[in-house]
Amino acid sequence: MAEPIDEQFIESVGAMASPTPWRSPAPTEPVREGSVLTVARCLELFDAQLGSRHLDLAARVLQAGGAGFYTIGSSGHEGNAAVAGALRPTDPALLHYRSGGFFLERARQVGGGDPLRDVLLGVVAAAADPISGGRHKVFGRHDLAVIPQTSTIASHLPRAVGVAFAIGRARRLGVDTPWPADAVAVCSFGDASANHSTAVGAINAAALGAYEGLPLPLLLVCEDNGIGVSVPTPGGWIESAYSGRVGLEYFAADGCDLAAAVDAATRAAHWVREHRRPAFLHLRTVRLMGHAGSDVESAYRSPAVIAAEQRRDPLLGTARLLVESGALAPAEVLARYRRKRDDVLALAREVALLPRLTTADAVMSPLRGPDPGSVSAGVDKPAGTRSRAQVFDGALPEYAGCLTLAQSINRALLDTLAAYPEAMVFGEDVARKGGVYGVTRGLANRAGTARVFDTPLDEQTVLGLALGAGVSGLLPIPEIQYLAYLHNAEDQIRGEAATLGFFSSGRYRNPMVVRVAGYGYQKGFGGHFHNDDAVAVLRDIPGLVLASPARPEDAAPMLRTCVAAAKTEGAVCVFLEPIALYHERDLHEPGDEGWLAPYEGPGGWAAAHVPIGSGRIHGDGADLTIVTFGNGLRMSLRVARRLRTRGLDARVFDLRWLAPLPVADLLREARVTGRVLVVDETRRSGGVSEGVIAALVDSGFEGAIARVTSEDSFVPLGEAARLVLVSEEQIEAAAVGLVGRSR
Ligand SMILES: Cc1ncc(C[n+]2csc(CCOP(=O)(O)OP(=O)(O)O)c2C)c(N)n1
Ligand SMILES: [Mg+2]
Repeated sequence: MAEPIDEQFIESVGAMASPTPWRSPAPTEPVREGSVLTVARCLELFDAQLGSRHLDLAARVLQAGGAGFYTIGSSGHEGNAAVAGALRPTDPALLHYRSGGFFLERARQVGGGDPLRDVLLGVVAAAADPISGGRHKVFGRHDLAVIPQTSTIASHLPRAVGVAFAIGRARRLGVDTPWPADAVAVCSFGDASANHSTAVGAINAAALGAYEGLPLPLLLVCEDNGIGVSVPTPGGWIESAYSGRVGLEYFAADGCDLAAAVDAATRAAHWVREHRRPAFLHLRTVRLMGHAGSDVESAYRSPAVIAAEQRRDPLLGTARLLVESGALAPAEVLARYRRKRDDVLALAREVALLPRLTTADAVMSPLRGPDPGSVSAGVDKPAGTRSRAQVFDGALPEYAGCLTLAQSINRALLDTLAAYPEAMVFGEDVARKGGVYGVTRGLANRAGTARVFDTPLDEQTVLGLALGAGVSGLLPIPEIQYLAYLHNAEDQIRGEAATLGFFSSGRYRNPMVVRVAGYGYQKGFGGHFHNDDAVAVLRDIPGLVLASPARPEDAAPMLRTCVAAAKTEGAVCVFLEPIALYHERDLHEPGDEGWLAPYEGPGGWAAAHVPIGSGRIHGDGADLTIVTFGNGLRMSLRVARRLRTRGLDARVFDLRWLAPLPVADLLREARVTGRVLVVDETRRSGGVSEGVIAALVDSGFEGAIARVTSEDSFVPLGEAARLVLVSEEQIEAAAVGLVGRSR
C-alpha cells in the first residue's frame, strides 16, 4: 500500500517551481541567506535524509512480505542528519531509535561500507548484520563510534553521561581511550523519554557535574515530535523544563528545517567542544507513519493533526531549500528520491534472502562468559615492586599478618589500583569517608582523588559512570552502598551492561566490577534495607558473573579474578560482599581468629587464582555435604563442628560463585556423601537454593536433598531479624534430620 507521505512528497515536489530568473548557486554558497549550510553540504545531508526515508518504506515492504521484523522508523526525524553533520565521526554517539539520518550521514563522513544495507540487515535479522549479528535491529557500528542502544527508552542516558565523564577523566589520568581528547559525546532521545526518571536523573547528573566544574562534553539532543506513542507531551514542556537550567546550555531549532537544524546543531556542538560542558539541543520534529508499522495512528490523532504533521515533512523542507536556492530543479529532486528508492529496494530484496541465526548457540555466543584461560593469565599482573611499595606506603599487606574480610578487599582494591592505571573506584561515600564500613578507607589518599572518588547519591549515575567508563577503555569498580539500593538502578546492569555485548556481537564491551555490600545478619543493625538478601534479580541476568566471597583468603583472589575477567574479556561482574563478615575475626570461639587470613603477595597470585564457577570444599566429612555461601559458610562451619560431637561428619562446600554456579564441583562434592543440605541465607522463593537443587537434579544426582533458607520476608529491625533469617539451630536440626531419614 502506498504511504501518504510518499505520495505527498512526489506531488508536492512536482508542484514546486524553480526561482525565476533561475541561477545555479556555487556549491560553497549558503543554501539560504544567513545559514552556515552550504549547497554542497545540503545535498549530502539530503542524501542521508532520502536514504533514511526509503529505509523506513522498505522496512514496511519487508514486513508485509514476512521478511522484516522491525518498523519503528525515523520518518519526520530525518533532520537529525544535521546533528551528525555538526559533529565528528569520532565523537561517541548513543542514539534514539529514530536516527536513520544521523547514522547515514556519519557513515558518509567515514566512507566505505554500505550503511543502507547494514540497516536492512538489522531489519531482516540477518546473521550478517555487522553490529548485532542478527540479534536486534539497532543503530550501531564500531567504526562509526555509534554504541548500540537497547529499546528501553532513556536507559542510555546514564551511560552517555559516563562516556562524557570518561573523555575528560581518561585525559587527566593519561589513559588511552577510543575517543579523541577533544571528543564530544552525543546522546539523543524523544520528548516523552525526557520525562523518564532515568533521563531526568542522568541530565541532572550531567548538570551537577558541570556545576561542580567537571569536564563533561555531552550534547543531549531531544527530538521532540510532541508525542510518545499516543500520549502528547504538553506544548512548551521540554523548553520550560530544560532551558535556562544551571549547568546546561540550551539550543533549539525546527528539526524539519535542515538549514535551521544545521545552524543550531553546529552552534551547540561547537559550544560543547569549546566549553567541555553539557548542552541540550531541542529539535522540534514530527512523527510520520505512526509510532511503528503496527500503530494505527488514526485511533488517537485526528485526520487534521496527521495532515498538519505531514505538511511539515522534513524531506519536503529540504527539497524546498534545494529548489528555492536553484541547487536542484524539482525533477532532479524527484529523480534522486526515486533512485534512492530503487537502490534501497534492491538491497532489501537481496538481504531478505540471507541466512538468519539458526541455533541457540549462535544466538548466545556473546554470552558465553569469560574464557578461563585468558582470565587465569590475567590474574597474575601485579604492579611493579616500586609502585606497590609506594601505593602501600611501605606496609605491604602480605607482611601484615592476618586480615579481616574488609581489610583483604581493601588491599586487593589497592593492588588493583596499583596494577591498572585505568582502574577507578567510586560510589557514594567511598572516598573521603572510606565507605560506610571502611572497606575503601585510605584508597583515595593512596591512589588519588581522580581515581577514587565520591559520586552523587544516585545509584543509576554510579552505574552509568561505570558503563561509560568501561566502554571508554577505563576499568570501573563502582560500589553500591547496600544491595537494597541496587534495585532502583538495576536496569543499568541488566538492560545496559549485560546486553551490550549481545547486541554488538561483542564488538563493544563494558567491563566492570560492581562491588555491592549485602546480605543479612548485621548484629542489631539496620532492618531490611541494610540486610537485604535479594539476589534473584542478579542471578537471572544472562552472562553476568556473580561473585560471593565469604572468607578473606577467597575475597582477594576472587576480586583479582573479576578484575582480570573484566579487563581481558569485558565481563560484567558483581562482587557481593557479606557486610556481617566484613569485620568478623572469629569462627568458633571468641578470640580464635578463625575468620582472619593472611594476604597473598604477588608471587602467589597465580597459585591462589579462583576460577569463575569454582567452589571450595572445607573438610572431608563423609556423612553429608552442606552446600552454602556467604554468611551461611561461617554458620555451617560452626554447625559442622557441633555435628562431629554428635557423631556426624559433614563437609562444607562454599559455592563462592552464584552465577555461574560451580555445578561440576557441586556435583562431585554431593556424590561423595550422597546427601546434600543446602544452607541458603536468601529467600525460600527465588533464592539460591532453588538453583542449587535444580542443578543437582538436572545433573542426575540421586542422593538425599534438603534445604534450610531464610523466610520469604523482609528483614525486620532488631532481634526480630532472627525470626526470619536461617539460624545455626535450623541448620543443625536439618543436618541431623537429613542423615537420619536417608540412612
Ligand atoms: C522504559 C520504557 N517504557 C516503555 C517503553 C515503550 N515505548 C517505546 S517508545 C515509547 C514512546 C517514546 O516516546 P518519545 O520518547 O517521545 O519518542 P518517539 O517515539 O516519539 O520518538 C514507549 C512508551 C519503552 N521502550 N521503554
Ligand atoms: Mg516523541
